[in-house]
Amino acid sequence: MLKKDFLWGGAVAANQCEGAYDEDGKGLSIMDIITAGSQDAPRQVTLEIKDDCYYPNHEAIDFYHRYQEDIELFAQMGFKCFRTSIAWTRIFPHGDEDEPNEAGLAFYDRLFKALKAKGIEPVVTISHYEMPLDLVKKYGGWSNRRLIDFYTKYASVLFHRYKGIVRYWMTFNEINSTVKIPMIAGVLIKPGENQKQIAYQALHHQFVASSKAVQLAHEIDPDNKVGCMVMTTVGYPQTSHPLDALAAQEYLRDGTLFFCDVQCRGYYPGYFQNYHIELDITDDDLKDLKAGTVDYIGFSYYSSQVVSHLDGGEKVKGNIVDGLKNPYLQASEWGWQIDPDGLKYLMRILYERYQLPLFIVENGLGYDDQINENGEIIDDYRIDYMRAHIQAMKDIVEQEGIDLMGYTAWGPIDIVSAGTGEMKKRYGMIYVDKDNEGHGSLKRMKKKSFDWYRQVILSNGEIL
Ligand code: BGP
Repeated sequence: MLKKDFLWGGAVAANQCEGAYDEDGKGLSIMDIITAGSQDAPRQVTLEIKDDCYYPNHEAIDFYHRYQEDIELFAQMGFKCFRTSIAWTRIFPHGDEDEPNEAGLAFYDRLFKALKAKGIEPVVTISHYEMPLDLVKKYGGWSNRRLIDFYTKYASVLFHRYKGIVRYWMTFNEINSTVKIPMIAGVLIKPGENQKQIAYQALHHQFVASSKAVQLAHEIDPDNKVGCMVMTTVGYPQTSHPLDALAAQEYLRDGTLFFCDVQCRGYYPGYFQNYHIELDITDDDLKDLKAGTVDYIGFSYYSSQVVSHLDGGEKVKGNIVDGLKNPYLQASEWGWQIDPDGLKYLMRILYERYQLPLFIVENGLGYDDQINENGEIIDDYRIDYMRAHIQAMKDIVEQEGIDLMGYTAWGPIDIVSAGTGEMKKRYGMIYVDKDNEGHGSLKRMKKKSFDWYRQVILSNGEIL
């Protein structure tokens, strides 16, 4: 059996659902200047808003104005928690002001109040790809040490304002994405620059900022639980060649575990020297890392990959990180390989290595859902995906005593895809009438998976 107070729910990010990108004093964030793309055409960063470009996050699904209706639907599904992020630029529109924007704080007062009224616990990501654009332009994003202070101030404002209301926090969404896509952390690499060096320095600043936020959260309210959040890279050796086994081990360690090592243990691991990066680290940084280790490990898991020590092989896509094709697995329309056993594999490693509570804060299937002639969406493929993953998670928790706090399905309502900017890459149990070009009534509609997930939550995972 899963715990009685298991946190079932769904997860979104402010920038992918709220819209209202320039309302109530909100400043521009990096996501506001990224165009729509597709599987084959990457999203573009324009640095200014251009009239001839389409920016899907500007309106997104208009959650900013429709949150009450949406929360009502989440409550019908029986959500125990709802993970969202706070848009940094609603609170500090430019990122470096002295005083926060009251209208922005007031929005989250209303949002959290509406959730609490339905018995839904807010789970808040402090920064989910929502870097203030002015911090990018003026300071170079996280490559600049000054960002630590701006972020810490922002986090402190949140911990004070939502004290007693929000208890579960995560400092940075998928902090490992900084290394793969530095732009997400506001770091724009110029041609000829050493991306690896700059990105790991930016990451170091985030590690320190995260550890300061953890300390602050605990000081302000000892009931606060603060987690890290990592995307996870599960890779199997392509053959029994020992070098493939080592390559797979490094794929997981360097892609995922390194980020947990620093945030859960509070220091850089010995193998970091093999990255050949000279970091600017102060004595105070080292103290902060040690003093601000996280309370739990939040992670996203969607798919797994195959790894070889040789070049070549058939490539497949994944969440931020690509890999090789696995002949034993099916893949989604976007090429992400479907592997519930990979979740067990991952949870074992995370729990055995850190002995900290785990929280699955993203999992789900992106699918181009179609409305049938009866006006319904019969998304059995999504139910199959979620059932298999929830079963895997339940099995491993029950059989091996892993401490798992909860499961939040990614995008319980259709939202803008982070990777491609498409609307048609839908994860929801609730459909939103909007297409890739931004047309549609924004009307919400329940899919078949809505009732299925309601039953899962109601039975605490016993009825799948
Ligand atoms: C993670 C992000 C989310 C999200 C999800 C699905 O990387 O934390 O923001 O969107 O993946 O990815 P996508 O939207 O590209 O399908």
